[in-house]
Amino acid sequence: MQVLDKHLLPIFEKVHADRSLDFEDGLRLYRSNDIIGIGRMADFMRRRRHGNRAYFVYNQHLNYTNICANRCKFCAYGQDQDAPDTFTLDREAVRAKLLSRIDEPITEIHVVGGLNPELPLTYYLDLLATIREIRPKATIKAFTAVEIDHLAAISRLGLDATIARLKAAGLAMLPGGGAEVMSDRIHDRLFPRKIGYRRWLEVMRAVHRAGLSANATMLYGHIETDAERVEHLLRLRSLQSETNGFSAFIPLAFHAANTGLSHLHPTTGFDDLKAVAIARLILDNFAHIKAYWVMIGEKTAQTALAFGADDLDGTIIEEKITHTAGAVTAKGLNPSQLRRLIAKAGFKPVQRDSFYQPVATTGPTVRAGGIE
Ligand code: V47
Ligand code: SF4
Repeated sequence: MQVLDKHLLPIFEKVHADRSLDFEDGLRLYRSNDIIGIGRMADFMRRRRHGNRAYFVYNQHLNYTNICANRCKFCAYGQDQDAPDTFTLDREAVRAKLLSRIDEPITEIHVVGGLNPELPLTYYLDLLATIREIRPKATIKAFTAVEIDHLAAISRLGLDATIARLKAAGLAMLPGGGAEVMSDRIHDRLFPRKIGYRRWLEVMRAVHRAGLSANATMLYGHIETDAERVEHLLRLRSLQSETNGFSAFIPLAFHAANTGLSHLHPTTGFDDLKAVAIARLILDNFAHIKAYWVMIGEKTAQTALAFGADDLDGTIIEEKITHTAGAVTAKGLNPSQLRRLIAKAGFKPVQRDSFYQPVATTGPTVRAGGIE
């Protein structure tokens, strides 16, 4: 293995010796343009854990409401209560969305929404019960730490009891959103109404204590500095060393259309590959790094498999958050498209469940567009 940027040599030695990187190493990586050197180191770490395997999941996204009291400046999805295009799915609408795909071998339902002040805790428990009724075998990955905090507040049950109620109703794991970038400066400027990072970490600690796993994300490509990115990753690594409750890390590339930051440029190929590779290098106690094709596009996500990512996320089927903010990627991919992207990058495609166990796939897979 070689690096071209001599400033990366000490990092190269640490990676080989399986030693954790520190803040200065993280800054050096972000400031280097030796994308191949960074990628080779991340690929080395990725292969040490996962060999030639690259994962994907057959999942369906379900967004239950777009009304959101937080109105983060970077978000095009959340709307005021009296805005014209709001929606909140009732039980029948949830049933209809799930039943429309009932012939597909979906193993995970990914559920997130805004903070709609009208909805009581019972709405969320009913939502989980409806999903469980229609998809009894699927894993329900639902509600970011922001929604969990909101539910603990409106139910006045406190975090542990709220999580216990949700778990009893079928919640099995949490998606990673909500921390954005763990910096008070960015919080005050972009998402002042939403919980800050200390509370986000506290919620995650409680979630892990309850025996639920969770993902973690970082929203990059807006006003954050390299130092703030590295601090974010180090804060995640530190909680993980306490709880070991995180499953995957997903860098989320900011999309500006229809947001309060619409003047910003989109992320570049270097930004996207560095986000994946540097996460792989710093988060040495995270098992998985996802290249989320919805945000960075299928081609960059595929390339990211050689830059430290081991997972392309999934079929998704109907993505709303990034598409409302201008994403031009497909709203879903089918398993054969995901398999092809992985195989063409020289990796072995593994369809996984939510806990990274391989899913046996026998017989033809039926999907809306036909049989594959
Ligand atoms: O926290 C909002 C992000 C997140 C924009 O755990 C935006 O597997 C880009 O949590 N441009 C929610 N991103 C999504 C999320 C997620 C997504 C995929 C996989 C997983 C997982 C979790 O969406 C929010 C926020 O960071 N977001 N607006 C935007 N304009
Ligand atoms: Fe609401 Fe989440 Fe959008 Fe913020 S990012 S406005 S919390 S839906």
